[in-house]
Amino acid sequence: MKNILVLGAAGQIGSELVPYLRNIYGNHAVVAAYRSTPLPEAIMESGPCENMDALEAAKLHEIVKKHKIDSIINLVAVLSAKGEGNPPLAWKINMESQLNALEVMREVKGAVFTPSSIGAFGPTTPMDNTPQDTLMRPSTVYGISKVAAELLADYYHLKFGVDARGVRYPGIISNVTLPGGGTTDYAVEIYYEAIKSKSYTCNLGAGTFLDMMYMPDALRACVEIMEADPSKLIHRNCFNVTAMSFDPEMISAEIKKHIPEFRMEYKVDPIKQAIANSWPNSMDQTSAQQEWNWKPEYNLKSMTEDMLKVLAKKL
Ligand code: AKB
Repeated sequence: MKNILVLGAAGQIGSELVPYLRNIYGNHAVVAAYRSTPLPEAIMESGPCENMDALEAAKLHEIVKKHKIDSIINLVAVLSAKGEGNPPLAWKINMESQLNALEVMREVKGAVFTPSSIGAFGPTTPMDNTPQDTLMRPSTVYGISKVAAELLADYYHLKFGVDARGVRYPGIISNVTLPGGGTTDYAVEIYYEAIKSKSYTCNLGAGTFLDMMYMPDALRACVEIMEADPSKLIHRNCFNVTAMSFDPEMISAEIKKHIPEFRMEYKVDPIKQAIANSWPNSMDQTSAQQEWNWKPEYNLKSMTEDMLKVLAKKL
C-alpha cells in the first residue's frame, strides 16, 4: 500500500486505524474519509481528510484521483443489531460502499481491504472450531451483506485483478471510540461501566461464547494481510482471525480480579441474543496462520489489564 483511503474513518476501527497507518506509511499517505460523525481532532490535524459519502461513486472517483489512491480500506458498515432495525438501509450501505470501492480500484488496478465478520456465519455453521471454508447461511441482513461482500471481492480479484483481501473480524474491544449497533458491543461497554459504576447489566446471557480481539491485534491484522506475499495466499476474502473466545461470566471474573466489588447482572436482549446464538463459539484460524503468519498477541488477561489501565486514566 502506498496512498491509502480509509472510508468510515470516524468509526470504532477507523479512528484508531488512521493514526496507526499514518505512523507506518506517513501522514500524507493516509486520507481519512468521513461522512456525518466528525473525526477526532488529532486525525484532522495530522493528515489529509475528506468529507464524503462512500455511496456517491462519482465523488469517490474524484477523491481517488485527487490523492492518487492505490488502496482503499472500506470500514463503512451498519452492524448486526442495528441492521435488523432497518434491513434495506443496512443492505444499501454495506453493499454499495463495497461495490463502489471495488469499482474504483478496478480502474486504477489497486487494492481493497474490507473487513468481514463472524456475522458472516449462521446457525447451520459448525459452532466450534468453525472452519475457514464451511457452510455460510447467516440469519441477519448484516451477515448476508458480509457474505455477499466477500464473494464480490473475490469476483473482482478473479475477473478484474483487483487486489482484494480481508479478514473475518470477531468482536473488537477498544478504548478510543465506542462501537455502535453491534452484538459484541457488550464486551466494550462492560469495561467502561466497570470503571464508571463498578457494575454492568449485560444484554447477552451467561454461556454465550463469542470470538473477540483487542484493537491492537485488529489493526496489525489489517496491515499484515494487505502486505502479505500474494503468491502465498490461497484464500483472500476473507480469513478467519481471532484472539480469544469468552462468555460474559469469564470477562466479568477477569474484571473482578482488578475491581473486586464489580457486580454483573443480566437483562437479555432477545434480538442480540438470537444473533449471538447464530454465530460461532470459536473459529479455526489455521489458514491465516499458514498463509500469512497471523498470530494474535493479546488474550483476555492482558487485554483486561490494558483496558482498565487506559480507561481509568481516560474516564
Ligand atoms: C457486531 O457485533 O455486529 C460486530 C461484528 C462481530 O461484526 N462487532
